[in-house]
Amino acid sequence: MTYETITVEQRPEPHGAVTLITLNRPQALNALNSQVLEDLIAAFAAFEADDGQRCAVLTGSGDKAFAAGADIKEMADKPAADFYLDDFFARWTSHLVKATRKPWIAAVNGFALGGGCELAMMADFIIASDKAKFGQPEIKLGVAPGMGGSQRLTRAVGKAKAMEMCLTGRMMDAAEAERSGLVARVVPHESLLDEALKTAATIAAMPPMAAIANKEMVNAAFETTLDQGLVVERRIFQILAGSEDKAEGMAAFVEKREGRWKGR
Ligand code: CO8
Repeated sequence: MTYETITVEQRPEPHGAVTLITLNRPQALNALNSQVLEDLIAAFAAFEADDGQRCAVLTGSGDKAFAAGADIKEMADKPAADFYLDDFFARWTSHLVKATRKPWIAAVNGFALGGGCELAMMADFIIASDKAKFGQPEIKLGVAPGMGGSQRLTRAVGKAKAMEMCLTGRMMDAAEAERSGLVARVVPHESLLDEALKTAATIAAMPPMAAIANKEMVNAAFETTLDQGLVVERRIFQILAGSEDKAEGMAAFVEKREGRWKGR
């Protein structure tokens, strides 16, 4: 499959079972237009459907930006009724978050602003270059986050910082983003992709059903009460306890060898 605005690469060994998706509009700092959305939906659906692919990495091309936001030029003249009637921005979450059960990582290589920050926060976690900058500057355009920024940023960094960032549009650098819990890890700019792919390969080598299950459990913490989340955790644990990979994982431990996963 060929794409207009992204590139997709399935990584060979030793990065086995990892799909690398790269936003590829460097001339517009990888701004997210409607074609990017269509391309990402197709790429994530292909990743999800391919049993040979177990973890994905999303990054931006060029040295400057992961994505500098939704494409302002494309949206500037769009009538409000179209935003409402199309439930504009809803498909980002429904396809990249809800329909993608396999884990994926955002490797943020520069500016992640507005929709770019929101896209990074849709990932299961973010690994950031030491040059990364995060922000929700929509207020400066007379609007506000529309792809989850007010909700996911607040859950990640808490009300004080999220409110300050949304109200002032100020950017957070990588060190502050790590301190605040927005990113899992900051790495030197030059080694970002290597580190992200290495981490993805580690995840891809895990028992695949357990990887999906771990992701589902952690995500439940954001959507339920503690009691309900604990029930979700126990039920998923109980399902895993009957899996072939659980029997294999425990046998491999006892026999001091690597597990050979069936994904069931
Ligand atoms: N959309 C479209 N094009 C963009 C965007 C964007 N979000 N960001 C950058 N570009 C383009 C620039 O227009 C420029 O193109 P050209 O060369 O043709 O003029 C090119 O990318 C390079 O950008 P700059 O020359 O500005 O690069 P600088 O290094 O000087 O600055 C910045 C980098 C600071 C990142 C700067 O580009 C910037 O501030 N960008 C906009 C950031 C922003 O506000 N993002 C939030 C967007 S809003 C959003 O995501 C949701 C709401 C959508 C609007 C809805 C309207 C109703």
